[in-house]
Amino acid sequence: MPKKILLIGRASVGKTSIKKTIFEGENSKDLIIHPLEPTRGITSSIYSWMDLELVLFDTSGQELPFLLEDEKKQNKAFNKADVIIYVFDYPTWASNSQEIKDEIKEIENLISRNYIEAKFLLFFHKIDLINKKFREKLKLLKNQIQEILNLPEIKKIYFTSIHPLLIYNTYNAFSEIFCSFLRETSDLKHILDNIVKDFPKTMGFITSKNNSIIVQTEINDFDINLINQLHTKILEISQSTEDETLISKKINYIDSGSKILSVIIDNLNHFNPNFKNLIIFSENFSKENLNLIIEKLEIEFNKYYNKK
Ligand SMILES: Nc1nc2c(ncn2[C@@H]2O[C@H](COP(=O)(O)OP(=O)(O)OP(=O)(O)O)[C@@H](O)[C@H]2O)c(=O)[nH]1
Ligand SMILES: [Mg+2]
Repeated sequence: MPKKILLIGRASVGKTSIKKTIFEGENSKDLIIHPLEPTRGITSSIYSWMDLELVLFDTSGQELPFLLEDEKKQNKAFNKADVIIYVFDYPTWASNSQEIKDEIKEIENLISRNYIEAKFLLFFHKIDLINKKFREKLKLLKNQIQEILNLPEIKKIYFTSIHPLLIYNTYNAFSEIFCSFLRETSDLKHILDNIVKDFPKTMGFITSKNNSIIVQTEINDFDINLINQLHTKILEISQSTEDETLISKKINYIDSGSKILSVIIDNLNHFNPNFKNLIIFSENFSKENLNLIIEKLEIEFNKYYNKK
């Protein structure tokens, strides 16, 4: 059964642009320069993500009030949805947070009355438009949004953008969402989280053969402001060939702009051809620690794949 994903939100917040860049590989720069026509009605398209089949419903922002009122339309969009993503953008939030808050509440109520099976998530989109200094303090922004929204249950908020330097956030949001549906990636995330959590200020990533992040460990005590820079580094690492970049299983040091980080990479495609690299970043420079993580992970991955 394909997983049903629903994108809802006001007009022009960026729903169709997200769909086109992430699932259809359209050039995001072009989409920012040449905007799309507003969506009418509800359109559904089928995509695949790793081994997962998805049907993505993109809705019209202008028609959102009717969608929330008209039972037939509502059913078409919401019924049997596995994931409902409400997209709101930075400019609207900055000028109109109360309306957004009311809208989210209304949708939240609707879901908890009729579509309780669905996961309800929020995308705070167009983060490229946030002043860079403020963007580096996303944690503060997240707390502020959650405080204002004051939802009965804290909802997961992802910060997204189709800007080329920040699009990794959007890929990553979907990876995290779909990871829970894919047995294998969710098992690998579990293994990775379990091992990395014992090492302070360290994060692990697994990339796919298409160079997107498919697993990211919990952030814990890692400097959250570095995440965007890490995503850019990961893109560089996974797009380059081994001899021009980091040598597998050797500790390398990279300048993330504000900090020097140590990094170690390993190849994972012998386990599954859909995977590419395992990448571990650390704010510490302990060689032993990084080697130990790689050793421990190899043991666990071997165990996992031998059992399968
Ligand atoms: N700066 C910036 N602009 C974006 C981003 N994503 C989309 N946009 C712009 O936002 C505008 C609206 O994008 P759409 O994808 O058509 O928005 P939509 O939510 O599908 O709108 P409707 O179909 O009317 O509901 C376009 O001008 C896009 O170029 C982003 O990450 N950053
Ligand atoms: Mg649209």
